[in-house]
Amino acid sequence: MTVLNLPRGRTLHLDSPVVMGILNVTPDSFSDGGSYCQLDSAVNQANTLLEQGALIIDIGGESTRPGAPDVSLEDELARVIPLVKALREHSDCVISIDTSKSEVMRQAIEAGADIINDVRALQEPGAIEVLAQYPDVAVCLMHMQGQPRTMQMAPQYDDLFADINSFFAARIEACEQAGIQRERIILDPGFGFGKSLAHNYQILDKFDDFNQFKLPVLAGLSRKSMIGNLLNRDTSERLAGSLAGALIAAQNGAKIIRVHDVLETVDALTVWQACNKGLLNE
Ligand code: 7PM
Repeated sequence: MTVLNLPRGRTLHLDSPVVMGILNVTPDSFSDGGSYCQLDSAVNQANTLLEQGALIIDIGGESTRPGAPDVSLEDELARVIPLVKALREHSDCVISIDTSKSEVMRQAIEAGADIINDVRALQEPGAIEVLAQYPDVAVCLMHMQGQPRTMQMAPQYDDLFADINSFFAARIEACEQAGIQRERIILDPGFGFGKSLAHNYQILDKFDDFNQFKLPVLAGLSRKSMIGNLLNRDTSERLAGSLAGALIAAQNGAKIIRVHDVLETVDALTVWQACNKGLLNE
């Protein structure tokens, strides 16, 4: 029975996989700090994802994309914080913030965020201390080899799974030392973050290996190059591949599936689960 406790007494049940919907806030749409109209359309987009069955909305800038330029603190705050406030005013949904900056974490949590989703696993200055101050906020610790700008240049591992799992063990230990209990932690092997195509499919095939920590594990492969490069498809043509990947991740023990296409993923998972439930209950 896996339950994540969240701020304001809410809980997220993770016995079966749930969908996290991606809500990107692009530089152009929020460069002025977010006009009412831009905020309104972002809140509408979040509401659509929720209606389609997402249980978590993941709000993020674009700073983590491979090769992307770093985003300034001011820009990231201006993009993210007004949206968290606006969404929280309208909804009691689970809000996740995709950031590595401690000040964005702090302000987002104060504005009503429930989960900090950090591709740098709380290794930036001050991040672990911020999370330690908020006892009910969950945190997703993602594995990345190298830095976003260069991580896809011939990534190499002696032992892919030993490397990722020892990273998880070290970050869980660092969190516990700082006063963040392990019950608050979500793990994520980080598809596409310093991984070759072969590495990504090894991770998908053996995803269950990360369940040794008895913590929820997140899978984020929606529309990624592991789909596009395998199939030779542009980002707009990666839905079928992404759905196949989502189902394999679910079958192999992923508990949170981070996707762009919420409705389709929920349908695919519902079919998988009908089958799965039958096996467990007959
Ligand atoms: C290019 C590559 C564009 C990657 C966008 C991305 C993850 C994440 C991202 C993930 C967690 C995207 C990614 N990916 N957070 N943030 N896990 N926890 O698909 O796999 O949006 S950025």
